[in-house]
Parts: sequence; structure tokens; C-alpha cells
Amino acid sequence: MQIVSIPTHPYTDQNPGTSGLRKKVTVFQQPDYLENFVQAIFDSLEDYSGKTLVLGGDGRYFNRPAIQTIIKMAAANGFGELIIGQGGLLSTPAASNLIRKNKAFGGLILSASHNPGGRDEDFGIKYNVSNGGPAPESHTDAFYKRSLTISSYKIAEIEDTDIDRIGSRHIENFKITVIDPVADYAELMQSIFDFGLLKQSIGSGFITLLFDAMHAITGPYAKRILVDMLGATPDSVINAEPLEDFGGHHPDPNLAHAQELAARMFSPTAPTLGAASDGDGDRNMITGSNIFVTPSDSLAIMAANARLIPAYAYGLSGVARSMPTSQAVDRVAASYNIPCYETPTGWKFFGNLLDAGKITLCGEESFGTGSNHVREKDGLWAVLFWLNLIARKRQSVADIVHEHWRKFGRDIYSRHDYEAIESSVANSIVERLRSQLPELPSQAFGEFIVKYADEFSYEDPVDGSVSKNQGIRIGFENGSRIIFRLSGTGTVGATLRIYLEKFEVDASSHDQDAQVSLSELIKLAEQLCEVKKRTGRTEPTVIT
Ligand code: G16
Repeated sequence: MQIVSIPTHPYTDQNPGTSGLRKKVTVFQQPDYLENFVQAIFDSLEDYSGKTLVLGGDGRYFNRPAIQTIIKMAAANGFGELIIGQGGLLSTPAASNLIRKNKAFGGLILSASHNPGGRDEDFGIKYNVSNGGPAPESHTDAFYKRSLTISSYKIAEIEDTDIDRIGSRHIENFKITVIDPVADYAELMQSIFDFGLLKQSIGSGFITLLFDAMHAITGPYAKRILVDMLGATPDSVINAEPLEDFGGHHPDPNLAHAQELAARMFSPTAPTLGAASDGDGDRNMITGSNIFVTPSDSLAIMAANARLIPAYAYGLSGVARSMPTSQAVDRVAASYNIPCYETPTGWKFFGNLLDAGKITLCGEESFGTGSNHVREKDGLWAVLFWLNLIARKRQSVADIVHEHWRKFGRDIYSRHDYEAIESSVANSIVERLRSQLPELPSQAFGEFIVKYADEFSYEDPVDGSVSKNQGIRIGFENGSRIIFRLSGTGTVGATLRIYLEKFEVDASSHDQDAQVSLSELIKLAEQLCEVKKRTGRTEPTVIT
């Protein structure tokens, strides 16, 4: 195998965000751009000679050529084996599982998650470590640092690999194994949930379902598991074929983007459960007939009922949520007397807690829930969790949610996103908020009295690492909160996220519309940050 060293020049913008490096496809197509970043990753890692790397992506535009480049670079840099999903496809949770199952050194996942795909849209790449989880900040900082000084990369002069044919081939000591991307993941799901009960509940018609794969990676997974293994009708999975441009839509599982699903779920013919997943299959949206379950509530309900699921029948060691996620799961943890951790946004922060056995379940407001079965959030796992709950409790989604609120109270919650704000304006908003923090505590805004106002900082209880500036928190005496933070996953300008939360014990107020119930907090958020005033916008780009 001929290995060549190609001289290159650094790019200055290869700093990974919340979850890997995400840029426009056209940025990745610049000469040596992908190669530089991959080499920066390899140069920052140690002792991987002869070891295994898992490789796959969500099938978006540029996935296939990127896979071929990475195969050649992995060979040149001394990896022993590559495990690749057929067609270059792997969902993020399936890749995490493969890393763990094969005791691989790590993995490269090609995805920009819920961001749109296509020639002029987004691409992304992230590295996962040997526990199957996203590389921690110590790694991503090192990748960026190395990308700024890189002067050459190594690539093997070998032919393109047939990634559509399952099987192994050797090039000298380098092995390339193309596998069925679904089989190992399906087996894992079978070991967690009660597939017998699910089959019976679906077969008898007690549960009907609609899953929207949004023309992204979960189509083949959902078809195999929900239709072939559990007996759902073939039309239970819609938009099942992965497309390079996701059919021109955002593969973002929320009511705004999963329109076909939303229309069915809020109609008289709604099935028992409606769900969707995102580009790379790690996010989930859960709905029932005429009800949308917020991701924060979904996490809390899963925690409260986990013992009904075979894999969690012995209870949970603890739970965790990202800081902007509502405090609903905290109430469950308190009532079960188990620890609840508050981490910065980013699944990578759950890794140490999961590895140390401190938590079993975790989740985020950004449509992510997961458990210790892998080290990524997991969209189809969440769908199966809800199906299993419905089958065990013999209740509708709405009944399960209302029962939960009656028992624990409702954390009324919403997120307002202002997308593609000019970076200088976004920074001025953050500066303004920051400057107000010292004088906010004890101030009263109507019924809301500020209890604390700070910038969230996290000390990892396992390795002691500290992550600062993780969002601005304003907490009130009555338990309400307003959080402000800039997204770390966008590719155009800056996105300001405003997270609003109010606790309601009174069951007669539980069915209120969240925007109405949160209206005072919404006004107060604008007063504090002036996003509308400073951008001239009249409303958020997206409300969830
Ligand atoms: C990624 C991370 C999540 C995070 C989300 C939103 O998800 O893995 O942990 O919550 O981004 O991050 P931000 O608010 O910074 O945009 P995904 O599904 O995009 O990989």
C-alpha cells in the first residue's frame, strides 16, 4: 500500500461546536478541508496503531465521498480495521453501540444532525471515543489546536472501496468490514424492551403507530424493528427512504418540521403513538392522539416509569439533564431518592456519569433522551420505551402524561429560537445580559422575584474538569426559570435560544397553552435581552 504525505495549509475555522464540526457542504468541499480536520483528529489521538475505527454517517450529501477519503486516511495513519455501515450509513446510536460492542478505539460519524442536507446545505463530522460517546472537550480542543498548525496529511493510494457490499476485504494488514447497519442495533433493542408484549399489543390493534423517519437515517432501522420484528403495518413508517437532501426538508423532529405526522396526530384518526427522529437518528419527538409530549416531560415520565421496562426493572442509579432542560425530572429523582445531575448542553457531558454508573437515564430539551445502553441519545430507543410503557400501563399517551402531572405537577416549558442573528448583535445581547447579572438577585418583576442570576459553570463530578460560560440562568423564587444561551450547532450567524419554564401544581391549570401560561416570562425575557429590539424581529424563528 502506497502512503503519501500531502502538504496542506491550516484553516482557522475548524473548532468543533456542541457536537462536532458542522459547516456548509461547500466549506467541506474546499481543497483539503476534510482531510485537514481528519488528520488533526488522528494527530491528537494516541496509540491507535492496528486498532479498530467505526465509520458511518446519516447519508446526507457528501457522505459517500467523505467515507472514501476517510478510509484512505485511516489506512495511511495505521488503523488496523474499519467497520463501516453498508452504503456508508450508520445512525449515531448504532455507531455508538458498534464502538462499544467491538471494543473499537473510536468512531467517526458523518452528520449535521437535524440541519438540512444537500449540495448547498450542511455537513458535519464528529469523533466518538472508545466508550461510544462524543469526544469530550479536552479532545475537541486538541483537534482544533492541531488544525491550526497542520502542514500535511497522510493518505493511502488505494482504490475506492465498494461500501455497498457486505463483507470484509484486506489490503495488506488493513481490514475493511462492511456490515448491515441495523442488525446489531436491533439486537440491542431486543435486549432492552419486551418485544413479545409489543408484538402482541401491536398485533391485537391495541397500539397503532406512526413513525416519521423524515427521509433520514432511521428509515431502515424503523422498518426492520417496527414493521418486520414487531408487526406494525408497513404504512406505519413514513418518509422511510434515506435521501441525500432529506427530500428538501429539515430532518428536525418537531411539530413545525414533521408536518405530515403532526397533521395525523392532531386529527380524529390519530394512532396511539406518533413519533419522529432526526437526520442521524439520535433525537426523538413523541406525540399521542392530540397531545405533544415535551422532551423534558418525556424524560421525567421515563424516569418515573422505568421499572416497567425490562432493562431498568431494578431501578435507576440516578438521572441527569442538561441545564436548560426543565426541572420535571428533578422532581421524580427527589421523590425516588436518587441523584439528579445538571450538566451543560451537549451529550458529551453525560459520558462520565454513565461510565461511572452514577446515572442510568439522561436527556435534554433538544429532543434527546437516552440511557446507559449506548453513549449517545437514541431516537428509536425512546420510541420503543414509550411503546413499552403504553403496552404495560394500558393507557393512552395523554393519560400517561396527565397522570404524571397530577402526581408531580407540571413544568410548563417552551423554547424560543432566534436563528441566523448577526454574530456581533448576538454577542451584544449576551454582553447586555452578563452585565445585568450582579444586580438581578432579589429584584421583583410582578410575581417573579429573582432568586439567582448567574452564568452556568459545571464541574464534572468524575474527572473534576470545569466547563465555564455554559449559558445564562435566571431563577425565580417560585421555581420558574429563564435561560439564555447561544447555540453551538448552527452554521449561519448565531442562534439565540431562550428557554422558559414555570412550575404549576394546580391540576386545573395543567391544560393551559404553554405560550399563554408563560406570557409574563416571555415579556420579561425580552426586557432583559432585547433580542427583538436589537434585531428588528417581531417573533422567534422557531417556538417549541
Ligand atoms: C447536539 C448535541 C446535544 C445538544 C444539541 C443542541 O444535538 O448532541 O447535546 O443539546 O446539539 O445544541 P445547541 O443548543 O448548542 O444547538 P444534535 O442532535 O444536533 O447532535
